[in-house]
Amino acid sequence: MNSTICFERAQKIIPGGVNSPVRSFSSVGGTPPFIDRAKGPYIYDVEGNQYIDYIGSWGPMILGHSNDAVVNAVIAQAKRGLSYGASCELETTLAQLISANVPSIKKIRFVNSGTEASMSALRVARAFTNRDIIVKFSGCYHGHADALLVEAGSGALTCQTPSSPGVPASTTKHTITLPYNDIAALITAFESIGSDIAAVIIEPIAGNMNMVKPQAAFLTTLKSLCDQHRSLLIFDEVMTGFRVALGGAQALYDIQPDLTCLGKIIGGGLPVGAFGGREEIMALLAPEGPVYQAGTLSGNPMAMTAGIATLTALTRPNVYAQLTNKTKQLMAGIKDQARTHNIALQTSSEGGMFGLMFTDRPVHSLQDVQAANLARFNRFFHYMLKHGHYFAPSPYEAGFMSLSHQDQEISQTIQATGQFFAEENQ
Ligand code: KE4
Repeated sequence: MNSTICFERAQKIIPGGVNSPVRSFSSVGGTPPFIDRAKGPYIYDVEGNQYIDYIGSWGPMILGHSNDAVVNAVIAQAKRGLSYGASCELETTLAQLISANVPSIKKIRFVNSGTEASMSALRVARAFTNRDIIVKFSGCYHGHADALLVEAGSGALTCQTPSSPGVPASTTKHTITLPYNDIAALITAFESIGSDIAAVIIEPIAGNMNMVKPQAAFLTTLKSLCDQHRSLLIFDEVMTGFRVALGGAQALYDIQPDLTCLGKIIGGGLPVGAFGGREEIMALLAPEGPVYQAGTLSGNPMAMTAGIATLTALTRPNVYAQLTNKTKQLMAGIKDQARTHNIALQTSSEGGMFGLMFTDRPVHSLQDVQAANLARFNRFFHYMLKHGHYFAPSPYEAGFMSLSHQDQEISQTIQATGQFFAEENQ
């Protein structure tokens, strides 16, 4: 058996052969390896090839794959039942664990994906403010709910066009898209329509246009504009939550959003999403309030168990210092190699998240990422994959470190990037 055969078979029954587009390698070309198993920092494809994994299932595998504590907890829970469709104490335990580390979350509702979390947070924000307009930022991704599949039209404050067929213009006409890190555009938007803005949703550190950090005053200006116009600030921390710090990006920047979206790590690899925040906003949700939101498997005991085991491990002392050091070690090593071989490279990192962009110019927006050397990224991706280092198959994605990556894996990857850079100069 090999990945080519697996991919051909998958394509006969699953659109594009994948259940999520980025996995198809459509952005970089080639055949995606079909994974057979994973342990610690390694994944293994169906042909037995080993890769050092810097995707980690797009964030959840922060402890490393098949972490013994998580797996043992999940096995034990499986024997007590996979899903009850009724309340269980595990939901409260995970909710308390999250709230204890993300204090802006006074009440929380579990769902099954980041998409559901963002979609539901927007609904309750619109209900709370009795307004329709949502503001998002170019290059930020919040899942595939209709209202969020939008791209800025010619007039940033007027014609918003759906970014996908099948999304009626009527569902995106209330969504405004602004450039990330553009304070002037933010102020202009609020000056002209601030009293109609229900909420602004943002990735406080963007991880869906590679990795782009907020520039000084961008988030604080956003927060004060929202407060001034009584619009809600929603931090989409599906990726950054428990990834960049124990309390997420909001802890790093000391900004309290009104609502936060979570996912990925809080499920420890099982399907989970969540949204939460100020009590008076969350009180609008059924059955307490009139805003309907529901889910068959929301809060299911298996996902709660995996989440509890994962967050319990993350709340141990020095975990984020260790994770940050591993990421910094990788970034510093790759930058040294780029300098040695005179390769233009920008890196970004925070906690266990990082970005690599082949450009000598600073990167603060989607446009800056688009102007980087994307052809070199494709060559980098395939060279590293061929040599056993598994990076995200798109220049618009971030990378993820785990606590299971040791010096050995990190230095092997640094060395491989040096060989790639040397080949680039031949
Ligand atoms: P999901 O619906 O995929 O669980 O979460 C959507 C989502 C929401 N918010 C942020 C900040 C996210 O990064 C995501 C999903 N992230 C992508 C990675 N760029 C998941 C990978 C994929 O789409 O297969």
